[in-house]
Amino acid sequence: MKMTFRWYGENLDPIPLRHIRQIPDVSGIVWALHDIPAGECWPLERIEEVKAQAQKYNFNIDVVESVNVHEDIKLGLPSRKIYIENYKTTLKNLGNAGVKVVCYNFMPVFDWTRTDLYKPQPDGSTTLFYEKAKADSINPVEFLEQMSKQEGLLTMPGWEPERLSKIKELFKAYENVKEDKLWENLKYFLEEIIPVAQESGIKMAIHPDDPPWNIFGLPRIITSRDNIKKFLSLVDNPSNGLTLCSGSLGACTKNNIPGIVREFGGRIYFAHIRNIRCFENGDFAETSHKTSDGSLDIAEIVKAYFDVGYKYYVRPDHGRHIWDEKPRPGYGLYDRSLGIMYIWGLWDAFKKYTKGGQSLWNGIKK
Ligand code: CS2
Ligand code: MN
Repeated sequence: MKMTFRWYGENLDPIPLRHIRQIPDVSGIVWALHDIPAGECWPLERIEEVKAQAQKYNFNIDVVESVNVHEDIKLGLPSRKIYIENYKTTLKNLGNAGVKVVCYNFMPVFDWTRTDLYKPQPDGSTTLFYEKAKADSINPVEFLEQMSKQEGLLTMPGWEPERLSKIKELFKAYENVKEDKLWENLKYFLEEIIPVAQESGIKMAIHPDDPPWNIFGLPRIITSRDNIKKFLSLVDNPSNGLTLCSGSLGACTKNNIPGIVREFGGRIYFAHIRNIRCFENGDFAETSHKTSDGSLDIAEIVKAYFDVGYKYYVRPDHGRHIWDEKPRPGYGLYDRSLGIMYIWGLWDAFKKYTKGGQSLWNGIKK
């Protein structure tokens, strides 16, 4: 597996590349041109600029997160044609610059959703939190108003102010687009872009919906093992693959993440590893990566990647805000670095104590 770290870019991320360089064994940054609105082309010169910045610190730019999909494509409007053409041009440019994996999502209107960005935890840290009753009862316009008051929201990916200012129109447009139609629009998009991705040497990796259930009456479809299976068969091509995000899918406790890794390992090109604590009322809080801190068995998840011989990219996904750091919500240096060391610790142990597919754990004296 190849370890990566998400970095928002020179003027957008308070964390400098020279600090990321000091985290053990990180080979690439996960990046995007965050200032370019969804639907527009990414010029080659801008891509090369990031590549040069990364190379200065010996990082590759193999993984992009995300090239966002224009809402008209998700809605299946006639104007999608132009946005799909632009998407193809972006993929060709990325392929020319050597990019290998492109992460994206197909969630209507909202990207990842939380009700609290800085929920205090018993250990004194703060973390991203989802309160189900609040999300279920509030209307989306009100929700946005409340969220905008929380520092940092509008710098989050997928919550671009220009897009969200049209929220009422967007909701109206989705009145006619429910699950079936969204699947159809996704298939149309994939049939167009997957051949271009393949020719450009790129694996497309869809990110699951976060949280993996419908919110505000909007449909969400990348939510479970069965839907992932259906997704992969829409266009059965190796360039049509997955970002497997343990924390997103894991918010639904019925999802068995190690099982999903074992079943679809060959089509996972990007692994987001993080832990969450799920409460019985449907709330969840993001925790440290350690298995005992959350509801997900991170050790078992890493073991599943190890067992399938996972060779692609991994990142620690989010972290708590610790040690007085004031990072972008979920994207501090400290807790994500701890996460990386936990993942590497597990991986190295599996490597050292497994031979020829046989676990040697039993032979180790306690
Ligand atoms: C990410 C998502 O920050 C995050 O939580 O996991 O915003 C992710 O980048 C997109 O959904 C992928 O397109
Ligand atoms: Mn993720």
